[in-house]
Amino acid sequence: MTQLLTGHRGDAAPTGPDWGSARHTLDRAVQHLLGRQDPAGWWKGDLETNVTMDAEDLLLRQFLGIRTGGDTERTARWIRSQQRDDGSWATFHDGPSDLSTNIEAYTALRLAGDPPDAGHMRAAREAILDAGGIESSRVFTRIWLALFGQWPWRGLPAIPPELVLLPTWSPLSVYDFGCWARQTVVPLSVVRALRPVRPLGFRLDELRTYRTPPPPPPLGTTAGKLHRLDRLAAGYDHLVPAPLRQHALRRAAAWIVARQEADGSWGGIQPPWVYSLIALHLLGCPLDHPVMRRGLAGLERFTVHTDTPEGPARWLEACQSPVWDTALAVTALSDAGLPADHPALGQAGRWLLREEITVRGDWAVRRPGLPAGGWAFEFDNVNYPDTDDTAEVMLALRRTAVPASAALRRGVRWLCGMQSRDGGWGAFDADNTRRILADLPFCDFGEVIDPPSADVTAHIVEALCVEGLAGSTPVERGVAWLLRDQRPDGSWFGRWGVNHVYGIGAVLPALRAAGLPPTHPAVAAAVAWLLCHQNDDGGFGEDIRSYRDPAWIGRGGSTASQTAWGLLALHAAGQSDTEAVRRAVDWLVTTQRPDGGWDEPQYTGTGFPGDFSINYHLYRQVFPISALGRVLREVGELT
Ligand code: R04
Repeated sequence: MTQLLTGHRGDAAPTGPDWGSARHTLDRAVQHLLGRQDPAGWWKGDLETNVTMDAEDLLLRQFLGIRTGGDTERTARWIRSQQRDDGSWATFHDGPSDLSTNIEAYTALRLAGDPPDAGHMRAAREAILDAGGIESSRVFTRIWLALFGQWPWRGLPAIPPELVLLPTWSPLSVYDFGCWARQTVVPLSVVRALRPVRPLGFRLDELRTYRTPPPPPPLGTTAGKLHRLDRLAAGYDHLVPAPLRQHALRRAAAWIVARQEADGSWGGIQPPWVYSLIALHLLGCPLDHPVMRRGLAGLERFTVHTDTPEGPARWLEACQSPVWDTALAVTALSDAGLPADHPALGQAGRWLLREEITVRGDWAVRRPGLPAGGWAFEFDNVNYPDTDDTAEVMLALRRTAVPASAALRRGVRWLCGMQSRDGGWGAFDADNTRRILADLPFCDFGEVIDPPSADVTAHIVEALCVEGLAGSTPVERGVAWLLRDQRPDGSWFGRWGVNHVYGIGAVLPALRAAGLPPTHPAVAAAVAWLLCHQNDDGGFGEDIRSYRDPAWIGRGGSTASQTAWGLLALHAAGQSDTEAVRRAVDWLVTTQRPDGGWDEPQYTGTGFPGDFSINYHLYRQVFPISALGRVLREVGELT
């Protein structure tokens, strides 16, 4: 391997042995991935987030009165296993202490009976008080505490349930929220209106600082005006005529029930799921009601059982990614040279075809004339297909021998219909761009809208080009959007992956598919950015802190998925036969494990930039395979 690093410099063709070890690495990686396919045809890596999922799972069970000793102890073991030496929890590997996560984890451990004066609890409490205590935590955390009488309901922002009655064209319509926030806001508006309090069995006064809260934002700002509006809404809560409130609550209940998925989830993601269960229960659904039963049973399938040194433990996936993982795996194996009629690709292709969505969902509110089509992220999510999965599945289906032309035609039609006014694409909705929502006092965590992003737009441009639409108006407008969105430093922001390395890794393949030459100034600028952010060890890495602190942009320890994204971009820019590519390939070769996989404790997936990060456990496998496959083919080492 030292030969790879030292044996060859410059732009001439490399010698055989260099690429030989890369081929060997690729072969082992392919075998590893093939061994992880489910007999039904799909792939699914664990989707790892943070312990708020697990803490809230215990709080949900406590609220509903269904918490068992076994679940409690297993969840507590998991939460304890994730605590760091300083007593805190983070929301990603090696991340900073997160106040709200600390409070929720501490509360869950107290539910499990951990005494407040135990060493690990004292340490957690210190971390919490140092960061400002409950008073400084996010709205969601204080809602959980209010459910158990540990925070006053009047100390939380208003969310009138009458929102669900507003027409779709009015400002603050629930359809102005991104679908994940919409599905969270509707049930929470019910909970907020009913202000339930259930017993917890202890008090959390030790987490209070009793400091006066920071002053509201100045009236001159939008956020300041919305803060005043929020206080007015608190008064409105007492004035609203009872029949109107009753009508709103009934409409909210029907809205929620209509959106439960076949697997019992809401949107396939944890927050809407647990808040919908709580809201429906408050509105009179008993635990044995089919909706509640399906909802609670579904959570079991999102539960991962594992062993810790202290004994068996359980943790929850915030969401599941089988469609996404399967599409990426198919493309990767095809990049690695597997023939289109390989049985693994056939199995996967047929499974993907069965996952096509044939009914209209919330997206149809903004695109009333558009027929159904496309794919979602999860096993059983028909209400929220997304454009990103649709593009990746279409790219994958083209790599298989499975006849798919009708589904692909519907996919093209749906993607073209979902293009936003400005020429880009959001993930779940078109024209979901009302930025004022982020200034609502309620919205202090995560993204609440779904505007077009570069990574999603790039995937769709690439898919449409493969479907023969290069040069069409939707593609031309998409390419123009991408070129406008390029940052002055040559990179693109990564909305759903960390971060600019993900952005460039998505955009350069799209620009190549659209026919832009490697000499195009946008491509050259992106290549220059990559070359100057390549690590000394040859890999690429970008820390999650880059979302909040520009000093981290393009900087971080090398990871397999990010090194692969850098390689996919350099390959697309015609740089395969360069020293930079050989060094990055060498990083993948030397860091591969004997079993053909890679370690990747770092989170390289993004739920909400800066607020919610995801470790997709299959990213470390599929992206290196694609990258090695494409580069080796380009230099003539793969036939
Ligand atoms: C990788 C990109 C593919 N594509 C589809 C995205 C799918 C995953 O989207 C989400 C995942 C999420 N998790 N948790 C939340 C969430 C939202 C997503 C979440 C939702 C609400 C709150 C907190 C977290 F959109 Br409140 C795992 C783009």
